[in-house]
Amino acid sequence: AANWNHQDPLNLDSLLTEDERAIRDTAHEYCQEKLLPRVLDAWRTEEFNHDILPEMGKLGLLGPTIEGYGCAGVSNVAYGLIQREIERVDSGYRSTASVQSSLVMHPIHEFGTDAQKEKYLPRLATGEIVGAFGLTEPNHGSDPAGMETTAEETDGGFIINGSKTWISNAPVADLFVVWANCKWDGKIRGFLLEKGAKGLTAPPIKNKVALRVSLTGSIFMDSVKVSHDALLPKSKGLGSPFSCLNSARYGISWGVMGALEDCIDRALAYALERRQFKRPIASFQLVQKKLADAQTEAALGLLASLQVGRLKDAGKLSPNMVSMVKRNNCGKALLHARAVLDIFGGNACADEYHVGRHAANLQVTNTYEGTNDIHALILGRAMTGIQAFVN
Ligand code: TGC
Ligand code: FAD
Repeated sequence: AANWNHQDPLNLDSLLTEDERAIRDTAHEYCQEKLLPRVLDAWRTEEFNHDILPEMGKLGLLGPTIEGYGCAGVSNVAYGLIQREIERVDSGYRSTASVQSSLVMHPIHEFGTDAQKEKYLPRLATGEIVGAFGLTEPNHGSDPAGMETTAEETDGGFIINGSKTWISNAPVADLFVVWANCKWDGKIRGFLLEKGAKGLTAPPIKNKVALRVSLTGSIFMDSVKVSHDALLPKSKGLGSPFSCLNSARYGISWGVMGALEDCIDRALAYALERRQFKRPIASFQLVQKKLADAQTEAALGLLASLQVGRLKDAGKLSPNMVSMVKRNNCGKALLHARAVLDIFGGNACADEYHVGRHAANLQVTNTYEGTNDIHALILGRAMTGIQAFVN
C-alpha cells in the first residue's frame, strides 16, 4: 500500500538526518553480517569473543557521542540507532557495548582528569581494553545509596574495600569504574581500578538463563590499594553514577525496541510459512492481533526514544524522560516478545528461532539499570512530589 512500510510503520526513517541513516546502516550491516552468525554459539557456550569490541571500535561504535580521543562525536540519536541495531541481534552484545560507552567512557570523560582521559579513552574507543561499571552490591541493588563499599585515604592514595555483584563485563575487564563511599566525608565517588591490582578479583557468574553472550561477574575488593590517580576527581554524590545511568538507560530504550522488531520480523515470517487447519497460521485473527499489538508498541516506543534523543542533543533532557522511555520500552518489549513467542508453538523452545532468546534477555533489560517498578516510582515522585521508596 502507498506510504506503508510494515517494518517502519510511522516512517521513523524520515525523521533522521542523512548522517544518522548512514551510521544506522553501517551498524545494521555489521551486526547482521558479523554478530548474528556468532550469536547461537556464544549463547550456548557463554564464551566471550575478544574480537567483537575491537570490531565495533573500528567502526566507531564505542563511545560514539564523545568528541576527540578517537571517538566519532555523533548525535545521541545516532547512539540510540547503534544500540537498536546491536540489540536486534542480542541484548548481551548491546550490554557489552553500552557498558563500555555509557558506563565506562562517559564517567571518565565527565569526571576524569585530562591524564585519565588520555590514558584510557583512546584504548576504550578502539576496544583494545574492556571496561566494567560496579555500582550494584549483594545487599544494595535498587538502593545504591546504602552501598557498603568504602574508600579511605592512606599515604599516597586510597584503600578500597567491598564487593559488587551482577557486573557486566567484569570477568574480562581490564578497567573497573567502581563506586565507593568515601570515609572522609560520606560521599560516593568513582575510582578506576585496573585488572591485576592486589586484592582485586572478578569471578564470573556462570549458567545464566539470560544474557548469555555477555559475561557477568562479581568484583571483590580486599584492601585494594590505589594511587591518587585512581580517583575520578569531579565525581561527588550519587548523582555522578546516575548521570552514567541516564545515558545507558536512554540507549537501552532504543536497544530493546530493536530486539522486539527482530521478534516481530521472525514471528511474521514464521506465521506466513507455518500451516495448520489447512491454512497459514497468519490467517488466524488471534495471531494477527499479537503481531499488530507488537508492531504498534515498537513503532510508538521508537518515536518516544527519538524525541528523548532530540531533547538530549538540544540540552533539554530531564532524567524523568529517560525513566519514562526506559520503563515503557523495556516493559513493552518483554510483554510483546513473550506474546509473539506463542506463534512458534513448540519451536518457541528451539534456540534456532531466536525469539525465545530475546524474551529471556528482555527480562534482564526490564530489571537492570532500575527495575520497571523503580522507574514507576521515579515517575510517581516526579508527578506527586512524594517519594514512595521509603528509607
Ligand atoms: P535520590 O535522592 O533520588 O538522588 C540522590 C542524588 O542523585 C541525584 N539523582 C540524579 N542525578 C542525575 N540523574 C539522575 N537520573 C538522578 N537521579 C537522582 C539526585 O538529584 C540526588 O542528588 P543530590 O545532589 O541532591 O544528592 O536517591 P535515592 O537514594 O532516593 O534513589 C532512589 C532511586 C531508587 C531512584 C535510585 O537509587 C535508583 O535509580 N535505583 C536503581 C538503581 C540502578 O539503576 N542501578 C543500576 C546499576 S548499573 C546497571 O544495571 C548496568 S547494566 C548495564 C548493561 O549490562 O547494559
Ligand atoms: P532488588 O533491588 O533486590 O529488587 C528486587 C525486587 O524488589 C524488584 O522487583 C524491585 O522492583 C523491588 N523493589 C525494590 N525496592 C523497591 C521499592 N522501594 N518499592 C517497590 N519495589 C521495590 N549492576 C551494575 O552496577 N553494573 C552492571 O554492569 C550490571 N549488569 C547487570 C547484568 C545482569 C545480567 C544483571 C541481571 C544485573 C546487572 N546489574 C548491574 C545489576 C542490576 O542493576 C540490579 O540487578 C538491579 O538494579 C536490581 O537490583 P537487585 O537485583 O538487587 O534487586
